[in-house]
Amino acid sequence: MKLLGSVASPYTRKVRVVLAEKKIDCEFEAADVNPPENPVNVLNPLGKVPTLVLDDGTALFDSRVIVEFLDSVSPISRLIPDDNRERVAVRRWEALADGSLDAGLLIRYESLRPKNEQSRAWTDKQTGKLARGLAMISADLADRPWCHGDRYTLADIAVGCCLGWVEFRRPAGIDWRGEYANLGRFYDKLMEWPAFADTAPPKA
Ligand code: GSF
Repeated sequence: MKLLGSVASPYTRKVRVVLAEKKIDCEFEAADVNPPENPVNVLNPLGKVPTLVLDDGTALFDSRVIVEFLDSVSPISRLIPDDNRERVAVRRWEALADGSLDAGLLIRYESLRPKNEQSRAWTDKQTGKLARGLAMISADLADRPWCHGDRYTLADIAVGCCLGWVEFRRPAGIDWRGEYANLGRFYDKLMEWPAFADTAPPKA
């Protein structure tokens, strides 16, 4: 298997953390998806990372499909519960974390456009989504050690990757550490684990 990704990509990080937790060996290839014509396009028409290429050549995307696949190929360290309600609760956390990230990325992409083409209204709309997403993550986590139930799951991985990226890129100057002390404690604890420490985004 080969994972096409980027070390700054939070969705790629989610897959890399899952690979590490599941002890699955996988080659990593850095792919630059910035140019409209990029090497990922032939595998994934959306031209996005992460994209996982299986041994038979099948390309899987997006990160939610990839992590579901990885969790079921090995019984080691199950990250997505079998029970319907529990699984949906974990995937809801993932949707919240990924959706907050989606808004963060849109803020960042907008900020990289020429100043006179940037829309304040668009950026404000996405900033609202990200701010509300982080507020919900903080409120729902409260002072519990894990996002869902009494064990580490994909929910914690998704939230950790979201927090790590927002701290790295600071879209719209958002400072979740300053605003939500519980998120700081949560993220710092995750970063003690090799799977998280080894996949941390580069220094900004
Ligand atoms: C999002 C992937 C994505 O936007 C997933 O895999 O979960 N829902 C998808 N990836 C970005 C890179 S990133 O993580 O910052 C990407 O590939 N952007 C290129 C583009 O053309 O949007």
